[in-house]
Amino acid sequence: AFLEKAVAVGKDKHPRNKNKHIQYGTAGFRTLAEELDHVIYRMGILAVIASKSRKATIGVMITASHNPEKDNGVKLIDCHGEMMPASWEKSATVLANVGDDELIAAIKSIFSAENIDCSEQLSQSLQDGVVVMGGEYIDFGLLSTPQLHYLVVCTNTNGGYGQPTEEGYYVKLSKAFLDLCQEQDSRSLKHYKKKLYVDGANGVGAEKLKLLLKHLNNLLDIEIFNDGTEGKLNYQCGADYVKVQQKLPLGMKVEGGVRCASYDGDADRIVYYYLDQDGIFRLLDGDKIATLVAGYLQDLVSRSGLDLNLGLVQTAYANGSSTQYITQQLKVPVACVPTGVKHLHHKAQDFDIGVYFEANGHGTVLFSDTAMKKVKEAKQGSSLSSDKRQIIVRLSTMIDLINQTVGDALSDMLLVEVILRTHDWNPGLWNKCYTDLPNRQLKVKVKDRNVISTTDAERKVVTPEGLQSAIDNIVSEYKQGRSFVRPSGTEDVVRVYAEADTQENTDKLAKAVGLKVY
Ligand code: 16G
Ligand code: ZN
Repeated sequence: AFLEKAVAVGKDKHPRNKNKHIQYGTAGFRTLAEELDHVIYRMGILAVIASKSRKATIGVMITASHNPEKDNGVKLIDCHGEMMPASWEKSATVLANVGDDELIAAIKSIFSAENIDCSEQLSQSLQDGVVVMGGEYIDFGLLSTPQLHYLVVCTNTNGGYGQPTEEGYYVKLSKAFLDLCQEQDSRSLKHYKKKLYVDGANGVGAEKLKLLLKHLNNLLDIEIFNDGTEGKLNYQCGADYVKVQQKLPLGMKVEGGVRCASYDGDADRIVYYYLDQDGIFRLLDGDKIATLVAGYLQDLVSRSGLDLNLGLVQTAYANGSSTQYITQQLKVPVACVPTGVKHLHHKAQDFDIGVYFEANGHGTVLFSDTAMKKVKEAKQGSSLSSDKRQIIVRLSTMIDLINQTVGDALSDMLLVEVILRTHDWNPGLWNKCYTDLPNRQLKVKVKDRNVISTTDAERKVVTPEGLQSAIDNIVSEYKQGRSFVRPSGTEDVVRVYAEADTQENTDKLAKAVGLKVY
């Protein structure tokens, strides 16, 4: 609403009617006073943006300084009384020179260049849309995506899933976590340490983690990096960066052997990692989390004596070793579906207990109504041995710990921590379950990514004709080679995935396949 008004008032009262380029120079804009009207109007706009972004007062000076009287000028003074940094000078120049109709786009680009949160205005637009239709809404302010999923289901089940408040979310998760930890408090732990480093991707997760931590009775000793006070959202940090680049996020200083985790911006993904004793970066991605969780639940179910089937859902991005480990070692059935949470979630509903994870760290566990009912009934049963009872109670508390609505970095983190603690594992022991095949992801810019269509859960290309057999030929030259290509659903690129016996071969394979796409 503000933005439209800014354009309207500008056009009406302070139009830019000369096409002359003007630049924010050494000390602001300087030119003939008669050419400055629209510039100064726009500096009013910029001043508000700057002040809001700094959460402080800034200054605007109108002066001809030492220049002749017919001249004038305008400059901004930053919050500590100094000149504005160069990036703002650039923004000022852009803003001063765009046409009246391009003002909105220019303002938006400043928001993004200066990493300013424009969600407040977008939130207002959303509310306008709701009110226009006669709708009602609750404004929860800033939340993680999974928190909103939780609140929606709580609201529609009249609290059956938990209290429909942000606090209710922390209470539900933390209570389950504390119960699960308490159960084994008396054991001495040799390998599991409560120290954990978390990279918040400069998104909403760090803030929410701080709130959650207040409920965890110091059972986790968490240090938070990239909490959004300084860095840019997802810039050289966050789950996607760590997963794809296979290295530590910006600014994280870690000691060998300490568990680390990265969330993504809206905290619906999480990946773990650590430096081993040789200082080598080791990734524990969505596949490693999936196998940890599925293996653990599988064991609980079998010891509980309940007749429940458990399955794991993956995508083509799942590391070949993980699929092999889960089917052959754990004997858990695996389904493969196309990329995207909706496909995984849907497929997971085929099982009594459906674990789904994308390699990128998005995933959760679904318990069918039958499963929930069986666990509940068993818990109420009177003829249980105390061993069995303990296992059933565990299973039941696990259900509370897991956010079944959607992948949730906070809930998944607590889940992983509980399991590692139960096994008394450090990250090295976790990582030893299976060894990832070296893998590489590339993106290729093409004219029209949609000429590529796929089948078999994106593992085979249908069109353009001949591409799949070309890929097959290349792959056949590599030991343990596997590769697929698919058009991205979120970016204008084609993605290439490859794995093989060594990193060098994998990189070669990815490149060769990429060239076929190009
Ligand atoms: C979206 C999906 C994620 C998927 C990614 C693939 C949801 C909530 N998120 O982020 O699951 O992995 O897209 O992106 O469905 P791509 O199509 O660009 O590879
Ligand atoms: Zn996300």
